Amino acid sequence: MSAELQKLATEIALQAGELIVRRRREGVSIAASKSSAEDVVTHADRESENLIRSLIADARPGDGFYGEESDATGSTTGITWVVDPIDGTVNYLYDIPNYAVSIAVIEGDPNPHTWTALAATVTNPAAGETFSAARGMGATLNGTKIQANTDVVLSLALVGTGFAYSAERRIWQAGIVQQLIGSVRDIRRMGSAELDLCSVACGRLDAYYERGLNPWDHAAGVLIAEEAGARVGGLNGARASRDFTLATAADLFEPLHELLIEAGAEASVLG
Ligand code: LIP
Repeated sequence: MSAELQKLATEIALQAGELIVRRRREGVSIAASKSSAEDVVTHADRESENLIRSLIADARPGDGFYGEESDATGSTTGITWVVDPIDGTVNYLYDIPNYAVSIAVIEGDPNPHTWTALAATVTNPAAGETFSAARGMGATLNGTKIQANTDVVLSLALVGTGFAYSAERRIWQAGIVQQLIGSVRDIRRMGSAELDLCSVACGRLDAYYERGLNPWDHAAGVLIAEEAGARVGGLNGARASRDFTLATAADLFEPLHELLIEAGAEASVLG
């Protein structure tokens, strides 16, 4: 079943990828702003989600849908699709070729603390790259098996992270980076959580962390990173979620977790 869901998720993601690249060429227009003026949704985000939603409904009526740009639909099959129609929307708006269509298929409630991810695809159409995984079957990039890095020492770790759409939260997040940056190789801010997680999966990053992600920003990338041998979680033994998402080369998790705690990453100021 997971392999079939992976195949379907990939077919659908590639179709949505073609659509958003076409719209990119035609010119991108903002449809609205959401949680802040910086948090925009483009018409292409909505078109991509509508396309993905209708293709899933045709292929698997009864499955649930949980996407960034539309209301959720409950499941009668126990399966739900967690979708980000364009992850890295600001990159997309500025034509920075680092954005993705992200689709995860989970079993259970659409809650990162409890769900079981079965299959996932993240496609970056501008780069012609498609990351994919099925539970227990490993992860691939354009069909070739990928592995996360190993034997990474903290002081030489290349670490990715991201910043929120709220100025207050960005200032807090910058404070954490300030405390980390002298203890690791360097920091990368590439603008798409899903592609950052896939970068850990294929060894382009040794680690990635972010606080405040929505389920659709990490659902697919977490499975892909885990299936590539990375260690993924939240803080203090929790699962990856909005509270915190940390993905690393397996032996790097504990030392980076400790450094994040010392840097104040648990602070409840932001809720
Ligand atoms: C984005 C994430 C990114 C994060 C942004 C935003 P979006 O998702 O991919 O890592 O820093 O604040 O959440 O809004 O492009 O789907």
